[in-house]
Amino acid sequence: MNLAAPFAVHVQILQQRLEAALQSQYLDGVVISAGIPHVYFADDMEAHFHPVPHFAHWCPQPGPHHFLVLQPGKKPKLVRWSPQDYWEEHVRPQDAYWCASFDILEVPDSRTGWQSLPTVGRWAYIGPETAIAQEWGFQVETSLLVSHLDWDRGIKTPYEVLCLEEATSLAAQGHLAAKAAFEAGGSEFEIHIAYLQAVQCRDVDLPYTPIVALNEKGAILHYMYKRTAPRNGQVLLLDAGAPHQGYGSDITRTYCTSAAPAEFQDILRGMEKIQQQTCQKVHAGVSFLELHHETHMAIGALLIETQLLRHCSVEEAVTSGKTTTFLPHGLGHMLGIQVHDVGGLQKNALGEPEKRSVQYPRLRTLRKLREGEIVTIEPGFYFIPMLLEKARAEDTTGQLNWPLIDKLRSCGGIRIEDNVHVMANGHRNLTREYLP
Ligand SMILES: [Mn+2]
Repeated sequence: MNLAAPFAVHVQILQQRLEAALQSQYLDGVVISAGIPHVYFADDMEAHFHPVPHFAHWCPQPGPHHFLVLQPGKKPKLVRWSPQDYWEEHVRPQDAYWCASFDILEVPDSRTGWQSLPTVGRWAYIGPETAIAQEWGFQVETSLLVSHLDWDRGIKTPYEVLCLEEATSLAAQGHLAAKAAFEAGGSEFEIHIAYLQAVQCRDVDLPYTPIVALNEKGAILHYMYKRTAPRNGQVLLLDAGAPHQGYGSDITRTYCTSAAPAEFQDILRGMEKIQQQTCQKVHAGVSFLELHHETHMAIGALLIETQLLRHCSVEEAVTSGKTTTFLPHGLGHMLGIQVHDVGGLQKNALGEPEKRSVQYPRLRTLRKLREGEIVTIEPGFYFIPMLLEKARAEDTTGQLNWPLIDKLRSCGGIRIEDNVHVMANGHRNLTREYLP
């Protein structure tokens, strides 16, 4: 895919947005840092480097210590840290599709980089080295500027959609390979390796650590381990994305074998239906809080249909918190340069916070979706021991079917997650174009 033309448009759009944001703060320009490496305490080892997201949004140049110098009416300037050393490989991206959008200045060390930055006028600095920036005369209190930029960042440019589409099609290859490894009886570790092999990435290159959970481990929402045993699992919950130019997809699928209890297979089919129905409702102007609530209503109905819940209405299942026992997280989140992308809890460009929902405090966004945003839709259904014990203690009238719950606990949980682009009159489900 040739990204040069869409990238040039992307930078033009960012430049327009930036000019409005700078004007609102009476600023002449902004310097955005690529970031600095994190060194572990009392050690000489560095953590895997992640660029400052504001920098990555403008420029796919990897690595630390670079600067972007941005001001109205001027071509963006990249101050590229390019040390002469024999310890690391420093790749020069001369011919990369994005280079033409920047004036590039190479500097041999970060001090020279700082010295090259503008000194006249009112400039802001976004990055981790605020103490040094202050010494150089930069304004480092930038929360209003950042709120403005974050709000705009919700709306994806066509270039960003292309990057997320590439990241999606790549992750789909991984998911298909992982599914095959699961069906062949593979352990979590083997399934994980099959995923990496298919997407041709190291772990650290992925947008986040994949969750590869067999059976009961699917109930641990952030399960990080990859066990070498057991093999021949009945249920696989796989939450894994893939990268493209700093963007990452975020996809979850749950599969089960015919050895899984029939009741669990029914719930899985029910969740697939609920997830697809929720995706169908996405369009500009729809309230994410409303979508989340409707998902809970649908899960209430599923609990009753599968006889996990008796003598209880759907309404009561939701208001009493019984559905939250099985779905304790939010329906989804913004997706972009960050996996949990910014702006979800803002009400506007001024950064005023959206009022949190009392009933659903875990929601990462709850306002009306805007055309051009990309969100994840990821309902789940889990048998989480801690929440089940609490529900059991509260269930004095025996509404929940505990023998059935206890039978299904070993299946762990279900999550199905797609990445959905919000359109004026509908949506585009990026994930389903590549993965059933
Ligand atoms: Mn997600």
